[in-house]
Amino acid sequence: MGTGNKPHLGRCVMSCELDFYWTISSPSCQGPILFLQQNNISFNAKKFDVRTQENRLNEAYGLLNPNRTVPFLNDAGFTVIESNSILRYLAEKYTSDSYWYPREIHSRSRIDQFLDWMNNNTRKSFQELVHLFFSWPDPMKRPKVIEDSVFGCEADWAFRLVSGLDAQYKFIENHWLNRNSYITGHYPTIADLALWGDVKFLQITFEEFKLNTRFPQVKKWIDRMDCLFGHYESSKQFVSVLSVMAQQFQLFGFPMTRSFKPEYDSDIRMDRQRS
Ligand SMILES: N[C@@H](CCC(=O)N[C@@H](CS)C(=O)NCC(=O)O)C(=O)O
Repeated sequence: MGTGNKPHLGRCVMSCELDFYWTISSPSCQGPILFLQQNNISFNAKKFDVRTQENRLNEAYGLLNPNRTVPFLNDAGFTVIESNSILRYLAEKYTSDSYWYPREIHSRSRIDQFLDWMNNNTRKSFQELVHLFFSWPDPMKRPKVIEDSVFGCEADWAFRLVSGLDAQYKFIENHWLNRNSYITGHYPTIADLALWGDVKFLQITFEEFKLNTRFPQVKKWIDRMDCLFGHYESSKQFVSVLSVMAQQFQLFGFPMTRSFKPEYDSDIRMDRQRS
């Protein structure tokens, strides 16, 4: 396994020129932050609160990163956007030819296939779902918007997204994790780190993706990943922020943890027809 287990979140032993911009609640930030910590790479942690749009409002950040999202890496003036590209860059620079991102062409191709597949599938569905449900700075103050989103025209969209994620989880279950303990084999790679945040986010916030019975291989995989990476302060904070968010939504009667099952969907349709 990795070179060390001690978390050193943003601690720079020597002068360090690696700036990592991130936010605690972001699943996309989890892969790079886990990689940095697991490999004892010194970096300056630059935290943004995306829920208050700090990343959008900070002019200096906009000049550095015109894309304005997190995660973002600035390596002594060389900048990298996109979490999967950040992972590839860090793995190549700091752990060259290790099991994280081996040079051997077939192993690397499997990892690349997964990273590209997840960007176009789970990450895409997941981000749309998050934008639909989580993009309000203070969800407690927005009952009308939430009400409209779930029972109004966006319910079909939400249902399609959840159904899509369901099919994508089946693919992970039956293809990627079919014979492997980790996404591409018997060791964790940057592919596993990339996926951890998204699966954890859904496990905490959506009943469908609690994984206990419906996706047993994904459940075993997330338990393995939690054992390896759950002890980092960043992982604990991530889980605790999400748990609070999920509770807020539950308190609120918002069906974050209720099933978007076909019968539920048809109830919505029937209600709509009646009204
Ligand atoms: N595909 C990008 C996604 C980046 C992204 O959308 N980040 C979100 C946080 S998960 C963000 O910065 N949201 C705030 C905003 O767009 O203002 C990646 O994997 O890095």
